[in-house]
Parts: sequence; structure tokens; C-alpha cells
Amino acid sequence: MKIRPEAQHVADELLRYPACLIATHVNPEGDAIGSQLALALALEQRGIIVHCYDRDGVPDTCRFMPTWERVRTVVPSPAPPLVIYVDADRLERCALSVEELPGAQSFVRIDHHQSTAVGPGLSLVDTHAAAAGELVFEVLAAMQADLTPEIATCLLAALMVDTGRFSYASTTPTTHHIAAELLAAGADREAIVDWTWGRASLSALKLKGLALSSLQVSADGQISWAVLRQQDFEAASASPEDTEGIIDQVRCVAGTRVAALFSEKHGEVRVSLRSRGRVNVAELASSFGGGGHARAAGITYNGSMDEAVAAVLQAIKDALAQIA
Ligand SMILES: [Mn+2]
Repeated sequence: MKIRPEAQHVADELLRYPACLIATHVNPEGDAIGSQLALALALEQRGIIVHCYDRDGVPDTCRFMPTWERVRTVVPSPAPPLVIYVDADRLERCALSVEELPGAQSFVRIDHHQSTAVGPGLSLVDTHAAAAGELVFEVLAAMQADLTPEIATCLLAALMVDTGRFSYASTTPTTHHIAAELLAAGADREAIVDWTWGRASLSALKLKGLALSSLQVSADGQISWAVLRQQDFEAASASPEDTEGIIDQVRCVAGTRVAALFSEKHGEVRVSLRSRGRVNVAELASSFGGGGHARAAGITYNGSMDEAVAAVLQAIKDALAQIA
């Protein structure tokens, strides 16, 4: 692969220090943890002492990645001379700041997020990269790292998670070229698929069942929604995190242009929104004090479930009428 000068500069900087800290964003997923661990394994090949940090630790879905147990939820004191932050546009996304890291002499950002943040230190940023893992792959090539099966597993997981198994618009020929090299290097595709998409807790599955039984569709078929009340969480022994992914099923209803999932928690109603057409759900969410992206957004509604459903469905109808 062609190595860009920025990637070579970053690789050279990473090899200048005897020890480093690699941090990634809060609430990490496969790209964050996979990129972090792959980089850690490669730097250790050069005898560098590596500390890995994530404020929230490693989620269950990533607990197959080689050496995941090393990730700590506190930073070492004093901090190592080099701090690398991956899949994050600034240290604050990792719940860190320069002031909290006395002793750090150099900072490096490896990231693919669109951002106006001017982070400290050198950076390799490419918003066209489908995953931070693609950029880590390039840095590893620049430092001529040995692409072990362990590193390949971490990086292939990073790519697959951030591209929705190579289905999102962010997937490029480069993504597939890198994936081919990772498979050739011995990446454990089976473990990635099983841990990331092939398992769920009993409570999460029961909660999904309750959500799907509550599915409704508007008379014109353009809006689909599901409702999870406090008693549903109790019946399934489920927590708010177990709603993860349910909105994508609501969105699957044929003919849907906007999907909503309403879930109740301590007197608040969390509303997840998805658009599969021209409705900008970020704009819609912002009228309720929420936010997000054009096709995926969220609202925290202060009020009863019935009020939230009525208000948000009306706003979706208005938005659909405007683009009709
Ligand atoms: Mn990412």
C-alpha cells in the first residue's frame, strides 16, 4: 500500500519514545478497541512499553481481541512521555486533558472523524477512512511492523464494525484491500463475527421481543415506531443499554421512511430516530433539544410516554409533509 508522508511522520514519532499511553474514546466499540490494541501490539514488537486506557473499559463485544484485558480505566501516574489518542478527535473525547497528563511530552492523534477540534500534537486524520483501523494499518506499514494474526484480528474487527460488515457508504476499495491483507495475515474472522453480531444477553433478546410486539405503523405506512415502558425493562430484567440495535429493526419495516423507538427511564423518555429517506432527523431532534446525524438522531423528552409519542409523531408527520 502507498504510505502517505503524514503516516510516516506519525510512525517515526511513535518509535521515538520508550513508553506510551494509547487512549481511545468513551463508550468504545470495535474500531476504538481494535485500533488501540493493534497499535499496542505493534509498538511492543519494538520493545516499547505500552499502557492502554479507556474510561469505560472494554465492552463484552470486544472481549475476544488479543490482550483486551490490558485496557485500564485509569491513566498511569506519571503519564508516559507519549500519548496517542485513536478514533477520537480530541483528548476530551477520551475523558482526558493535557493538564491531567503531566509528564507527557508528545501527543499523536490517529482518527477519521470530521471535527473542528485542534488537538495537541501530530496527527494522521483522514475523514474518508472507513475506520481508524485503516489508518492504524497504514502507520503499521510505515513502521514495517510484523502483521501477526493477533494484530490482524484487531484491525479486521475495527474495519468490520465501523463499516457494518462492509455495508456502509464509507466502505471503499481501500477498505477491501486492507481487509484482504488482514485475512491473508490470519485474522480470526469467525471470532469477530460471533462476538460482535452472534451473541446477545437473554435480557436484551427478551427486551427486543417486547419492543417488536409493540411495533406500530402510521396509516400511510411511512412512520414505524416501538415503545418500551418501565415495566417492559422490569419484565425482561433489562437495562437501558439493552435497547442497543432495536431501532435498526424498527427501521426495517418495509415502506418506512422514519423510525422511532421510545424508551422510558426514570420519568424521562429516550427517543431514537432513524431516517431512510430525505427527512433530516437531526433537525427534527434539535427542535426537541436533541441532536445527531441526518439519518440517526436522539432526543431526551421530559414528560410522559404518551406525551412524547404524540409530540414526536406529530413532528415526524410535519417533516414528511414538508418534503412531500
Ligand atoms: Mn471509528
